[in-house]
Amino acid sequence: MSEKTFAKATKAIIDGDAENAADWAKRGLDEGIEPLKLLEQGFVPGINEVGDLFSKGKLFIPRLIKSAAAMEKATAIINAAIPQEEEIAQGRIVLGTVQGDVHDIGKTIVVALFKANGFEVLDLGRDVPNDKIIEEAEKFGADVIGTSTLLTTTMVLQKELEEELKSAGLRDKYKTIIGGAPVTQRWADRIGADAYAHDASDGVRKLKELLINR
Ligand code: B12
Repeated sequence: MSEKTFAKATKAIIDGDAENAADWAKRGLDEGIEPLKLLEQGFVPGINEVGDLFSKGKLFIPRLIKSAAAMEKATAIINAAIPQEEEIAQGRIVLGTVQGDVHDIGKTIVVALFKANGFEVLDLGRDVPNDKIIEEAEKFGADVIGTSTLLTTTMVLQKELEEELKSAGLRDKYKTIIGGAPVTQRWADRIGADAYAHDASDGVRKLKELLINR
């Protein structure tokens, strides 16, 4: 049953059909599929396939945009259905996609899962300059700063954030966590970020560890 739903969800994203994607998101939830599983096994393989076709020159920007819109629609429906933890806040995190990068589908999933796990989250959106991230972290009283990037050209902004925190004398005040498709543990080690997560669930695990070791 769910295999068919996953296949339909994947196809809706590849086709760039937002209406169908929304429909299969709702149907999947109605079938009782766990929200994150529905995203990861149904919709994410679709957008990954689109990315592959795009990099091979078999699919072009207008289709990429349509598929992204379909993905955004399905993600919004599914994120809203993630069960919320009763527990009171375990910590505060400020999160954003770095400047020059407008990819935010994955970051939005991470935000939804962090909130669902009882963290207080300030989502700064996408294309956010580092000075704004730091300013908002200060105002929000954040414990952790999280950044996302999907472009290899903007990964350097994560490194610059570490440097900017240091030069402002704020590096010890915050833990940092980084993510995004091209980001790795190796990159985190190299730039001195406190944690790296490969997906949203891993992000929750790493965030809990960071807060325990504060
Ligand atoms: C959708 C998409 C778009 C959409 C984005 C819409 C949106 N609102 O996000 C649009 C159409 C706007 C777009 C534009 C572009 N894109 Co694009 N895009 C993609 C695509 C196909 C999917 C990204 C995605 O949503 N993945 C699904 C989510 C769920 O996965 P994720 O983002 O990796 O997030 C997960 C984890 O990484 C992690 N995570 C992510 N962030 C964080 C943060 C923290 C703190 C933590 C803990 C975890 C975490 O958790 C998430 C959930 O599990 C990728 C290909 C790919 N497979 O990555 C290309 C891709 C990223 N794009 C690419 C390119 C080139 C572009 C453009 C430059 C194209 C152009 N010529 O205009 C522009 C860039 C515009 C800009 N300045 O940012 C390239 C990048 C190549 C590179 N080496 O840098 C890719 C890899 C495609 C390719 N194969 O060539 N794109």
